[in-house]
Amino acid sequence: MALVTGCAGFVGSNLVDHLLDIGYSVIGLDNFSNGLEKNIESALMNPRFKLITTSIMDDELASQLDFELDVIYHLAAISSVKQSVEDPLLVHDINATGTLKMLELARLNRARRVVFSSSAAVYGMPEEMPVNEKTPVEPLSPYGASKIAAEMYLRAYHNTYGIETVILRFFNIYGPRQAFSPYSGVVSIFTNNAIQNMPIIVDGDGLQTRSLIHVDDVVEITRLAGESYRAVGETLNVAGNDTINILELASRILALVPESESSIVHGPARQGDIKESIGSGERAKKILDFTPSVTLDDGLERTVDWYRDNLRS
Ligand code: UD2
Repeated sequence: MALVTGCAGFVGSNLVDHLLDIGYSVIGLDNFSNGLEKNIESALMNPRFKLITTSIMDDELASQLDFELDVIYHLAAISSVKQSVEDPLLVHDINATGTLKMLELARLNRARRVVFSSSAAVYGMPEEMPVNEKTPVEPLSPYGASKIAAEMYLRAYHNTYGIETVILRFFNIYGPRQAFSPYSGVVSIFTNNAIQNMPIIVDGDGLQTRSLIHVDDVVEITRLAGESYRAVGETLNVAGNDTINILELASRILALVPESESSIVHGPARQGDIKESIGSGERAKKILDFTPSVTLDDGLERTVDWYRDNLRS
């Protein structure tokens, strides 16, 4: 039995669908603060899926689980760097204390493994690119700090209690079901703005780079991290093969929406923003034999199509 926290969110709901497709039984946990019920519409019709509507902060959660968990995929989080700059205490509570609570749940429930969604934001602005997992951590934002704190608890629970832990440091994820709000990912914001003829605002000069990775690839490596014995105790980057700067990304997305009347404008640079983020996926390849399979061209096209369909419905 797998538990997926943040099951109605962007990555969580895509992971749930994939696990159900390949025969898993899944408990999904979500408090719908960011998640959407429509993301789990098909999961809810599957008899192997059970939804628990509560927060990861809920102290009564352990008592609601009357069976042993195998793997906890802990994806619930506040994933916005911007929100962490505005409200660092809230982000610490959810991302750091919330993860500690999930580790406690694992300990009390005797779950075998916890797979944790950390972030490339832990690296800050390293001198050498691409960053690998040996690059020292140096957060530029409270968000990055909250993920490092959580990572340390994973390591402690592995060392102290022998829980199998895997830390995945996600780079910039995009694809179907990514929310659209001021706090969501850049691909979602640019695409939605292009479709709705709103200005595409590039923060600063737009020369900041990102290793974008499609959610289908993220789902694949997350499942492998829950299954492979070689992953135990590992920290792995989850980065796309394609690196692009934000200005170029804006043009690529605009070109995919040719009828758009949007224009690209520059706004102020974002506080706590990382200038260059290029991840090495070498270790993930070595440990899990994983390389991303969705190209940026294909992934962006599919994502634009998905938002067009979903804005209409
Ligand atoms: C993303 C993830 C974060 C973490 C990190 C890893 C989201 C929301 N955040 O943070 O969880 O995993 O990657 O490094 O997925 N931008 C604009 N205009 C906009 C929106 C964004 O120029 O309207 C820029 C922004 O200033 C930044 C870049 O696009 O330079 C990416 O921003 P983001 O919020 O999508 O993601 P990031 O890298 O802050």
